[in-house]
Amino acid sequence: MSASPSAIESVLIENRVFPPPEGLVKTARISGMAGYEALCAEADKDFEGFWARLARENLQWTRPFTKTLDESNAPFYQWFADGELNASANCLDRHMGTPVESKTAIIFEADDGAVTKVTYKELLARVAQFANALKAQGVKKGDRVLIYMPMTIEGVVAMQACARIGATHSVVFGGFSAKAVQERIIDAGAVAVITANYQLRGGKELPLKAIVDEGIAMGGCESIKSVLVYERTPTAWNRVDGRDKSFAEALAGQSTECVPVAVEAEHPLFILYTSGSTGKPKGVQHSTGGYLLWAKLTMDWTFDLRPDDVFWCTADIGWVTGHTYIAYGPLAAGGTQVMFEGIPTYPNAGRFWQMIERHKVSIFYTAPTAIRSLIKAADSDEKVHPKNWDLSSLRILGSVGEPINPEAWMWYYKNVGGERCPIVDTWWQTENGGHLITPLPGATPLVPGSCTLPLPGIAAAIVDETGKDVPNGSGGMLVIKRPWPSMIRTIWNDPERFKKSYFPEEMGGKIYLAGDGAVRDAKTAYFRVTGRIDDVLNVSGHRMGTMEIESALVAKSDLVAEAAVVGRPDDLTGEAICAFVVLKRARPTGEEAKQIAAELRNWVAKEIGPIAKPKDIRFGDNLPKTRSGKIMRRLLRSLAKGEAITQDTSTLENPAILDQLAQNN
Ligand code: 6R9
Repeated sequence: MSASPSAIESVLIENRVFPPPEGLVKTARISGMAGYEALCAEADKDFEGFWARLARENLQWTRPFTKTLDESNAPFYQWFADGELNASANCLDRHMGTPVESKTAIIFEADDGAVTKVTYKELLARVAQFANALKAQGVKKGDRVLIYMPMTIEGVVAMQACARIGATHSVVFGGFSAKAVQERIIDAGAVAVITANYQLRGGKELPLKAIVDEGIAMGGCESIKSVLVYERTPTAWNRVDGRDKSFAEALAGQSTECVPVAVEAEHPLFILYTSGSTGKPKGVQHSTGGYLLWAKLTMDWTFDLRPDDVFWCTADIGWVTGHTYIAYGPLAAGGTQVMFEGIPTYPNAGRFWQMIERHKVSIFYTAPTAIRSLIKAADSDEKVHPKNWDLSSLRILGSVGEPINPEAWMWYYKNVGGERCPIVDTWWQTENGGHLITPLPGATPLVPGSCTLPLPGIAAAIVDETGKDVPNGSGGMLVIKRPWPSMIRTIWNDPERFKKSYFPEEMGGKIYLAGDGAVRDAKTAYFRVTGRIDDVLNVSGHRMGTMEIESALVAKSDLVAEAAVVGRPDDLTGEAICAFVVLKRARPTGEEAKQIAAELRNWVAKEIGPIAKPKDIRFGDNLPKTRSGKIMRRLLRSLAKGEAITQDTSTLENPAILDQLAQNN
């Protein structure tokens, strides 16, 4: 077979090296490898002193902390625990009376191209007023608030307003279903929902409020006392009297001043649900102090943000990247950022490049899946190729969400960055709070497809199942051996699951297990993350649990008897979801199979959200199982890829099933 090398293989043979631009080495905060090594040495020498210094320099504390790290109840680590601060004050109030006060905080570009700008001073007034509106609804410190909002300034205002009064927000991505909204309301015990009547994406008006209503109507959401509705469009929405208010009604008469509530450093700033390898999504709980330190610090370290930069992170606020690099980091660092409501392909696939030119974006942070789809679009239509726009304002590019294949990296480097902008390939997870392994633009020589080296103080390593280091050049499991300030604090409502998921006993119970496979280069010791090693899929940079999709499929109990979900490599989305389904009736073929597959896809979209729709659905009379009844997923993975089965199938109870499942219905 003369197959072209897969993404992983081409990473393994990658030997191009791109040194940091000289100008940037001179001016960057972390200058050259010597600058990086000096910080690493400082962290090595006095771990707690290092973090204490940074926490004092980067954040404003209303009550200074005296203890930096408390490991007495590991892995429930505590950072800066006796200190007090407010996250919103650290993003907004701190800039008042400085030149940042009148600077543009957010340049908002709507789906239709309309632009709205807000200064720091104006943003503070809006956040304070909204915080007062929340208080008037009875929301107080420690309450949980669910946010289901479109990408709008109001979305950031809602998050910041919660932070201002010490309420813990839980943002749900606007593409998730009513059921997902219901489950998160129940798990978090939310008292209020902040939503919009509709969201605008790609010229379409999509409902949000109606989905909230549907979720609440599913039951168990009695904790919800109020629903605040941002009227994004003039379209009417259904009002539940006594519970629902429009933003305008909630804000009427509220003062634009609101004293921020000081909270303990460990106070939960937010809960963000993410997929795990088993069962329902996990409510990842983050702190206020350690998290915010990371948001600010990585803006300075990874992006080397400067006063005249225009930063643009294309993530949605419903994901962790949108939390750290839209709602908190850029504001804490006093930067100007672009926020975009729409999608990269509307009105055409040149939208990103056009926006970079229009707003003179200097730091651009996006996902490999977006880059790959824009490469494809540019290949088939010259008119949307980035060369048609002036991208000379760019100085740093970033990538996040999944491994970036060297081909996409090179295209991004050449065609977007004009071969002058370093690409920071930032590896991190919802649980990490912010970048952990990443190049530094003024220091690290780049290798396409490698996230290079851990940030100072981050004890990243690659180990075997027992927690022992593997030599460079051999693959293993990515772990972080020491705590860091912005780490997950617990899984909301489930501390046992937190311990079990991330701090396995076999490794001593104190080492953070990321769930990713990785390898370090034999020469450079650079990290290359190869993808998840658990039952989590990464589809277009979105995390999906295979079990979650399986449960959704079997929940269609009139039709589905059994389902198994695996991932298979996909050129565009990184991984694609492939479901093997056994129906309660005879195995369908031809048109009937197509029709039932479509029905099941829509079902999954309703249960979880459209992003969880399986790309392939194959029907079988049964699934490949061992004699003890275990589904042999590795065989399903091979079948999904269209590979010949070379594995040992001697333990299989029903080997004949493989031929049937190898066929695409
Ligand atoms: C920030 C975010 C986390 C998972 C993670 C890994 C993958 C993210 C990556 C990367 C290789 C990178 N991932 N960044 N893999 N290189 N630069 O995406 O958080 O949604 O929780 O996903 O994404 O597999 O474990 P989250």
